[in-house]
Parts: sequence; structure tokens; C-alpha cells
Amino acid sequence: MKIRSFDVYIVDLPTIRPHQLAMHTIVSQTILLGCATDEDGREGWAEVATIGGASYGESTPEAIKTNIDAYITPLVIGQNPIHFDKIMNDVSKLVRGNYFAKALVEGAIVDLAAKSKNIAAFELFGGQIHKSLPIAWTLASGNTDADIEEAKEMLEKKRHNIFKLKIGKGDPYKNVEHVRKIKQAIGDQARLTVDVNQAWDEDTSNYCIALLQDAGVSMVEQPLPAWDFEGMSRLASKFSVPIMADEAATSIQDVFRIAKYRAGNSIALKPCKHGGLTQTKKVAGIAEASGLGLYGGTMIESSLGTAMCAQLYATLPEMKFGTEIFGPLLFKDNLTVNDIRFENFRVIVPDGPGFGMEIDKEKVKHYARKFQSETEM
Ligand code: MUC
Ligand code: MG
Repeated sequence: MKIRSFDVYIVDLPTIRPHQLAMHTIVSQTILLGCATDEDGREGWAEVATIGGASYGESTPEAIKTNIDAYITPLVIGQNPIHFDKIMNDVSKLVRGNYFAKALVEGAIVDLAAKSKNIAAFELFGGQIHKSLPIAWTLASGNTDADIEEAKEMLEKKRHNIFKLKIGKGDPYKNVEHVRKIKQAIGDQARLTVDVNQAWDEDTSNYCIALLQDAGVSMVEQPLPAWDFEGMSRLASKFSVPIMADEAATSIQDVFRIAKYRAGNSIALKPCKHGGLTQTKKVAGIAEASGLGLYGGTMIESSLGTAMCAQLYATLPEMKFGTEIFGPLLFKDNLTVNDIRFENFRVIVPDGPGFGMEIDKEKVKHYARKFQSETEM
């Protein structure tokens, strides 16, 4: 059965509280949904999320949609979805970069292929090793007392016992103090990690990571700009606290370079930044071969994108740092009929056909940018 059409929707979904990163505070997250339809009218859906327009990364929502519509869709029409790897290989020969766009297209085709065989998508990636995964929560309200209260509530509800703090915005020394206070308040009940989102230079990193290590922080994510491989390598050899590459770890070639020069000793996976699920498996292979620890990252996707990540991460033997695919919990509403389940400090991997999620078209229509909800859906 061949692909008949491919549609892309831009959706803005409000969050339950402001989520503060170094470069942007999220109050409404911009999500891209892709729908591949076959000649029988069967649909496959996928999601990628973006943060802060062009401020987090180069793939803006508008560019993702435009580039899919203009350059990728014509290459996938008429193809058999079960050949998703061949299709994306052909796309890569004519479309450079555009990792988020490729991840969205591949994801929808995979969902369609799996649904047409009535199997979960993870069966197409070697099968499910884990039924659930450890799940971190990001404390990013921008206020120390509010973060402490939120952490205690999460512990009490048995929702999360790994917390990541976003510390790239504002005075680095004050932010280190903010981390120290939170660690003091929660003690050994939870693991604490930090994400700097590229905001520090090497001198600041040297000073602040020493303090963070003393404070009992268990991982430091992307302290330096994504381009600074050499600086990351020096930090990774200097400190015993693990240094994680996130924004620097995109293409498989970048990840190979990180492994070769030890520009970090762990990697945050995100199917969107690697260009899809197949590429994410390859990144995990490079990490496994070179002894880099893995983390199941997020761009703060809603339930569908979270299911895609969960299904792929569930096929990997070891996630040394757990996952942070908490996205659905940060949103006021849901774009699927069914929810992702979070229980006992873990996320349950959906196992229905495809990614195991049923899209709620009324909700998509409601949150889609107006020019789309009125015309295309
Ligand atoms: C990032 O850089 O890791 C993931 C969790 C979160 O709070 O922000 C994202 C992006
Ligand atoms: Mg990060």
C-alpha cells in the first residue's frame, strides 16, 4: 500500500506553568504534527516539538513545515511505508540537514507501516527490551522555593526522583547557589542534574562545575556552546561529575566526533535532533561502542512525540541516566485520545499498534494555527 499524501500541522499547546530555559521561557510549546495517509485512507501520525522559535536550534516550526511541503513530501508520495529506511535514505540524498523535518516524516511513515501490520512501532526496531523507563522532571519555574515545593510534591506522588535544573539564564554564581539550596532541601531522596543549555564559557564552567560537583550534582548537561568540542573534552577529563553533550550531539557524525575526542562522556538522545528513529538507533550504537552513557532526552513533546521517544528508548539495552520524557505532564491539554501513563517514578511504554496513540483531531483543529485549522483539516 503506497503513501498518498503527507500533511504537516503547526500546533501551539499551552503549559501548566512557565518553563524557563537559558534562551527562552516556554508558556506555549510549538509542536509539529505530521500525517502520512496511504491509498486505503489509513493514517500514520508523528510529532516533533521545537523550543523558542529559532532561539534553541535552527529548525524553526515554519521552516520544518515549509521544507517538508516543498522538498520532502514529493519524495515520499507513492512509496511503500514499510520501506521507511530506504525512503529516508533517498530523502537524505536530496535534502541536507533538516533533522527535525526528517524525524517528523520518518515517524509518521513508521507509525503507518506499523499500523498496517497491526504491530507496535518498536517491533520494527528490534523489539521492546523495557516495559517502563525511569523518568526525570525538570524544575524550571525560575524560583528556588517554588522548585523545592514542586520537587517535594513529585517525590510524594512517586512521580519523579530525578530532577534536572535549568541553570543557563542569569547569573551563573546565583544559579549554582539555587542548585545547592534545592539539593540541601531534597537530600538523598532524589538525583539532581543541571542543564546549562550552552550558556557558559570555559572559565565560568571550570569555576561553577567544581561547586556543582561538591554540592552533589550527578550530571552537567551542555555547559559550553555546541561548537566547543575541545572545551567539552577538557571539562570531561577534568571533572568526575559526568558531562553530557546535548545540543552538540546531533548528526551521527557529530556523535562520532564526541566519542573520538571525548567531548563529553554521555549523550542526550532526541530522535528529532538526530533526524529520526533509525538515526537515533545509530547514535546509540556509537555510544555503546565507545562507552558513552545514554540519556533519553526530550524537546518537551506532547503525548504522541513522547510515545515515539519511549518506544525507541525501550529498544535500547541501557539508559544509564534514565529519561526525561515528561512532556505530557507539562501541558494543560492533550492532542491524543489516550494518555501516556506515569507510575512509580517511571513512564510506561505504550504498546498499541504504531506508537500506541490515537490522535484527537478535534484537539488538533483547536490548537492548530488558524490558517490551517480552517483550510486543511
Ligand atoms: C534540553 O535542552 O534538554 C529538555 C528538558 C527541558 O526542560 O528542556 C529540554 C531541552
Ligand atoms: Mg539539554
